Amino acid sequence: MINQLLQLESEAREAFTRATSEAQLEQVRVTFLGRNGRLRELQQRLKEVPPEDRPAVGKEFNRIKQALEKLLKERQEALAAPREVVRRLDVTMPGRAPRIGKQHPLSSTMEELIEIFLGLGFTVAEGPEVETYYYGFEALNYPPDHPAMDEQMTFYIGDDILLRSQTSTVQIRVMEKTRPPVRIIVPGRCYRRDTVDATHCHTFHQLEGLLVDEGITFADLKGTLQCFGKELFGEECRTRFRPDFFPFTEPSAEFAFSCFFCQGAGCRVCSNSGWLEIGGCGMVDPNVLENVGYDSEKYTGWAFGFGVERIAMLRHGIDDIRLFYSGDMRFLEQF
Ligand code: 2NL
Repeated sequence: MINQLLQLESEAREAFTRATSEAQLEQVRVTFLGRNGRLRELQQRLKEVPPEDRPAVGKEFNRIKQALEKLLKERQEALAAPREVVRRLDVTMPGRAPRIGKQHPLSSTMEELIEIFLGLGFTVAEGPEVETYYYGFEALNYPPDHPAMDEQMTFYIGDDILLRSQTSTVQIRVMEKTRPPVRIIVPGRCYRRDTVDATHCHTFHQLEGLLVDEGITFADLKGTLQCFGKELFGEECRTRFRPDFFPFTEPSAEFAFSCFFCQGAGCRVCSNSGWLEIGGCGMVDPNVLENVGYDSEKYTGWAFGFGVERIAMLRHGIDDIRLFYSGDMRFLEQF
């Protein structure tokens, strides 16, 4: 009998506590404490208890009945209480820090690069990412059978419309509209139909520079890129030029900076070569100048270009280009 009483008590307590409305609570009350409820049922069976046990069982019965009535009352009050919305302002509490976004490492690198060239007297030019075949290739002196123009390497929107694979398209547009001197940089997004891996992405960023005026020589180009290297990697930075080929420059060169990590001694950053290959450059091909209506006998100029992702990867020790476009907060929050 005692066991049945205790079992009933625990069931009733749980049911009272679980009830979430006054109506539910009333149902539970009827089930356990009602006139024909389960407690009443046990009370009627107290007669069956042997007389010598009756005082103890009776005492337990009374205790449980009182406890359940008390709990019922508490629950009735709790559920009846109007839900008041209390707004308290504790001015001594520390404020809740707002979530502040961060600049993407590619954007901060881009800004830093632009800042350097602004300091050298260049102005920033921008233009469309969707281009015509003419601006993308023809004006840049690409021969008609050049592999870069192939559908395998360039995204075509239509027969004559494509996604730019370098920002030189913008330089052509600027030169068409203005007379020398021209001194611009063109930062921006470019597209190539490359197979994506740790160092290649179909979407990437370039920064190109262009200077055209009377009497401009390769020496000006060397001095300018030298200065850029020192601003970017420090005063000890040396610059190396090696012959290369581009359809739009003649002569052409690739340029490299001495490794900022080992100062040229050789380390894992520069694959033990001491040099970091950065980009390409050269004297603007006379054909390109003539294409935009410049007299190539009177004017000369140079141009350079490099990938922004590569600079950001070197600066931050990032080993996979895909991280820039992953949107992974664990990566982005580190900068
Ligand atoms: C590279 C090489 C280069 C240029 C870009 C250029 C633009 C005009 C005329 C002539 Cl309008 N040249 N740009 C010149 C040499 C190299 O980029 O490796 N880029 C990632």
